Amino acid sequence: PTRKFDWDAYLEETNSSAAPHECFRQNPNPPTNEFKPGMKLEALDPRNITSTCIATVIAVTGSRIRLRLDGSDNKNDFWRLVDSSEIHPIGYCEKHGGMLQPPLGFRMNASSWPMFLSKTVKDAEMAPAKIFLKEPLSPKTNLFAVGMKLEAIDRKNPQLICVATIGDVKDNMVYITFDGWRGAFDYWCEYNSRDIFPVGWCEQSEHPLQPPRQKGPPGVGAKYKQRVCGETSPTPATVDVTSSLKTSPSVQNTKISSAVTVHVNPSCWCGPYLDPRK
Ligand code: MLZ
Repeated sequence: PTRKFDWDAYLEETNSSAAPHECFRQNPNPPTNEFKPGMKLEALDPRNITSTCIATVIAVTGSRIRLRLDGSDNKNDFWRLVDSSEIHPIGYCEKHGGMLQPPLGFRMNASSWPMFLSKTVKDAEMAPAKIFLKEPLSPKTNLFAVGMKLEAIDRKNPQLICVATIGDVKDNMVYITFDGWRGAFDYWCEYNSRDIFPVGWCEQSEHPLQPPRQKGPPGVGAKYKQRVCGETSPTPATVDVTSSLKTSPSVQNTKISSAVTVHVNPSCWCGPYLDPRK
């Protein structure tokens, strides 16, 4: 069980403030999630947004549902808010003159789609229309400012909502940066994106929140620039090895005259005294 992230302490520590609710295209209170795993619905195919597909609820977390397109594999799950405009009850597409499509990467022969579809829908537990909630209105203008804190979906790991900061603002766009991580996960999005949330959203909706990535232990952390897993950093890791060499028995008698810079290929084993992740 993860401990709740203390936003108040963090805002004080970082001498920063939370982006006000009015900045976001989110309900002031996270919507209640009445979806259940196994329910089926219609969703736009995230990889081909011109087609509407049948999807199954795989899991329920906070105000979000984890979806998998029927006939697709389990490697392309995606997450939607219960008040997303991209999900609808079964029947919505047809009612609006559309036709349900096989998902991109449909695992069967295309000719078997009509049969697959009728079977899928026939004994489906359909998500009832009343649990689909209306999408909130967008704020009229971009009210974000650089430095404001928020909670944001990591688009490379969309199951995660993380502690984030507005890194830049330009016209209708905001630059989302993730606290404790270097640039690899940052992205630009429109100010009214459904992927960003006010501080406290996760706690209120009972969704896990990823805290900022921790710096190394005190006295060590400050000495090296961090390298981040899964990130291809343009700059090599810089490590002050002086302290670790001093404690290493094999070099205790060696006179160390100055700090050295070690460039570590992060995919390599670099011995017992260096952490390749750093
Ligand atoms: N497994 C990944 C998770 C990174 C999540 C970062 N979120 C901002 C890693 O450790 O690289």
